[in-house]
Amino acid sequence: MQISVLGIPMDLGAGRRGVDMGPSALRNAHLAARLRELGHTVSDLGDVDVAIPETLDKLETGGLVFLDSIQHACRSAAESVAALPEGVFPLTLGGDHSVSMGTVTGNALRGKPGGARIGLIWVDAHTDYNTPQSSPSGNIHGMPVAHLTGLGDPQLAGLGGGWHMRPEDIVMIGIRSVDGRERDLMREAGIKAYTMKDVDQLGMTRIYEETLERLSGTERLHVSFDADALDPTVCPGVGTPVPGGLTYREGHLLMELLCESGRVTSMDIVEVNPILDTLNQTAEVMVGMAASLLGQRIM
Ligand code: 4U7
Ligand code: MN
Ligand code: MN
Ligand code: MN
Repeated sequence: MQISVLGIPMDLGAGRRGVDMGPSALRNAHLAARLRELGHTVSDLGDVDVAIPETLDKLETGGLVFLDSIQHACRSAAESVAALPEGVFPLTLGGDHSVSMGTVTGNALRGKPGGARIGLIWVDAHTDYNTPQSSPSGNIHGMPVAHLTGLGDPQLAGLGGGWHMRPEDIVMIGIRSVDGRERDLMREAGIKAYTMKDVDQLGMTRIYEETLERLSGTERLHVSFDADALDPTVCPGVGTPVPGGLTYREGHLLMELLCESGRVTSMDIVEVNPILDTLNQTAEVMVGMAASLLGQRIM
């Protein structure tokens, strides 16, 4: 397969600095070499231009922190991804999770100007379904899924023109932190979330099977993998760690099964924070997750 790597070195949506260095950390963890070993052709497209926070006024239009600059970077990411030829697998590197407003939009619009029906597998400790009104922090990285479904700020919800995600085409896995009003919004939208209780109770294989069944009507599948879905002992380099996360093997098993499905057409790796990490462990683990999704086998 042909894989195009694109970095979005942005931490404007997060409450803590450092995830802007995620793309460098992932490249340093031998991302391209690992994927080439699997027989893929890998081209690195470099990074999307992202503003430096120190050069900006914190409060941009609409009262949301860094709103204009986040919208701009997401639009660039969406355009770069949408311009890729069909058959190329975009592997997009965050950056905080607000980058996924751009990457998912770009992947939906690729080769299909009105937007494809895309299924979204959101692997995360958090549901990221806050709106500017419901958010306890004001941080946009807690809001990308809401905006992808058309809620929230019109600048961010409008990235795909008239295109939006259908809530029934979203499945979340690894969830263990949901805010009060965010929970209500999730229920109203009818988004499926497998919590850590579900992971414990059902096991990852059953969750995978139900997920594929649920998303069987979609045309393509995108995996958005937030490093904080994995337990903080596995991925310590994240800004919003929550105890009780996915094990190393649960993460790999999900990626291995998704690979076998042959249905995944794009992936994000986000929220890797090298400042908070232990010797680049988090980037190395996440490169392993991408490798499993893209064909790495134990035997
Ligand atoms: B991440 C939070 F309040 N829900 O909205 C918020 F707990 O992309 C956290 O999943 C969001 O890392 C975490 O700020 C965003 C908070
Ligand atoms: Mn997230
Ligand atoms: Mn998260
Ligand atoms: Mn985070």
